[in-house]
Amino acid sequence: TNMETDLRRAVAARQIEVHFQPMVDASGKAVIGAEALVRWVHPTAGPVPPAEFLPIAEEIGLGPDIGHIVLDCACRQAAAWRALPGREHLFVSVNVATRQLMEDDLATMVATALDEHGLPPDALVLEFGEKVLLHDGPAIEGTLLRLAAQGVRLAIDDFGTAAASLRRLKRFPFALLKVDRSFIRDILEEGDGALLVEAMVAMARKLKLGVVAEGVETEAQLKRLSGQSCDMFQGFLFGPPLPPAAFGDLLAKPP
Ligand code: G
Ligand code: G
Ligand code: MN
Ligand code: NA
Repeated sequence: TNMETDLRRAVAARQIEVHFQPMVDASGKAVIGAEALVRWVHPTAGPVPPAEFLPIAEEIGLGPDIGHIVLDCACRQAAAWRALPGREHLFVSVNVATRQLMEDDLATMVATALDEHGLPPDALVLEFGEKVLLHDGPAIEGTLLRLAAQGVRLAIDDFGTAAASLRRLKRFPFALLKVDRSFIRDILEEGDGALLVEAMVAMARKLKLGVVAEGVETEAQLKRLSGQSCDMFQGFLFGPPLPPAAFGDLLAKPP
């Protein structure tokens, strides 16, 4: 199809971009990291959502190329931003498709990217969809262990949506749990709206996982969450995904 041809061309010409959404600390005030989100602007059709073009990219074998472009761009930006005053601990959080984890030598690719950009491993978080916990087998577990041993933090993304194995959540070396935004959306509902978030935070604490609440859109939601001992927040309340230059401007402003 045309979409496939256009996507191949865009990847070859490195016309795939990455935007960055702020991740803030428990006070809700300090930006401490950024989630890297891939963007493709089609020359005539305009922006194409990742949910549309990523499955096509995987199908036609462009998954590894796009994965590499995003990781490289995220690491380059992290290195640049960490050079700003007071930003030496900033991290970038990169989404990884489960297929990348199974088929690529992800641990080597990550070590190379960190090395090329002179970054310590704590500058990088890797996000895996909850479905990664549905896969068993030594290959996946081995790669996750290698990444964790390198000092890269691993996060479970969109937690609570895919009914994945809690046993593997405990066994695999994850550091962070990102509570899916659907649960944050419900948090102000009368009665038990906050129940599942409370339960997930309690479980994460027991498993010694840091908690990120995603999709925080209003002050009221943040207020309701403030009693929940989340470690980080993310959502439109703190900022949308921004092009690198705009995210840099945000960092240049005093916190
Ligand atoms: O940015 P947006 O809300 O349109 O993202 C839609 C989905 O695409 C999200 O689930 C997000 O995790 C995923 N996504 C965004 N960027 C990347 C990427 O670089 N790699 C992978 N594998 N998924 C991504
Ligand atoms: O699946 P994942 O969490 O990686 O998806 C990230 C995407 O979620 C971002 O690309 C962004 O478009 C979207 N997003 C980020 N913050 C919010 C928010 O506060 N509300 C909603 N509805 N979407 C958000
Ligand atoms: Mn994510
Ligand atoms: Na998410």
